[in-house]
Amino acid sequence: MVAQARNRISKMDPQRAQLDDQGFTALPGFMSDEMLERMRARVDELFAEEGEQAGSEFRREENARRLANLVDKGEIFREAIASAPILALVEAVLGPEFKLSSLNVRSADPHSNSLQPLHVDMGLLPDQRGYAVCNTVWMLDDFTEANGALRVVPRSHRFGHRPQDVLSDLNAVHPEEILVTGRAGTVVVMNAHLWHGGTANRTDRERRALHGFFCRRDIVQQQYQKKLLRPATQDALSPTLRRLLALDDPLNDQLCASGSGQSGFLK
Ligand SMILES: O=C(O)CCC(=O)C(=O)O
Repeated sequence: MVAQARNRISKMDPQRAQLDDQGFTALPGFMSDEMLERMRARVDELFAEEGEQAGSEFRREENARRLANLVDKGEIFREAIASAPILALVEAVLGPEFKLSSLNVRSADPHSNSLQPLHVDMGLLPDQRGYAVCNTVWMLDDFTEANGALRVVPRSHRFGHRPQDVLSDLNAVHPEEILVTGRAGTVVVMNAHLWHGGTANRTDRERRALHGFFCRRDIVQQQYQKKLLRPATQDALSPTLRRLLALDDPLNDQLCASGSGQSGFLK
């Protein structure tokens, strides 16, 4: 009994407790300088290489550039999704049976109305099995009050309804919303049933973030990894990553069969 209680308490570290209670937690300095630099360099390279096609695997959004299908596009991204402390927090939300849903970069354009409506990811509410979606936001630039930081409504993952079901203006400032600011290298883990969205970037620099989005194994992937990843990439993956990406998972094939394998923001 004592051992069990001790185990429960050690599992409820401050980050897990905040994630559970508020619906999100931030890990400042999670990325090493080296990791941050490698990720930024690869992101810049991909934007340059892909030009107008950047993010075309995903649904387009005004006032923000995207990169999509990033598991296929660099070792640094595969390292990020395999990060054990982050996966432990994702597991705290979703339970042990989860998979990657999509891996994208979103870059809010300078001097733009990159404000997103308050939303929950994939429009999903928790169901009888519990929470279904969890997002991780890797800050590649500082998130400030001026440059389009993420806004969240703390505790809204427990409201039991979606913003579009109860709010008349999804773009308006919510009375309980807060901005999640932080230094580049911070990773935010967010229960993706939390009401959230990007805000307007009023600065002259872009604001970049990697989004590693996870879902329970019985939920359709936002991007069907097995269809998008090149065979050579798939063949080189470790068994652990193959499982995380649901590459050998008949249920995932079935869930994704009806879709195009391409979806995006709010889908
Ligand atoms: O980039 C952000 O700050 C938030 C993005 C987001 O919530 C989304 O694209 O669904």
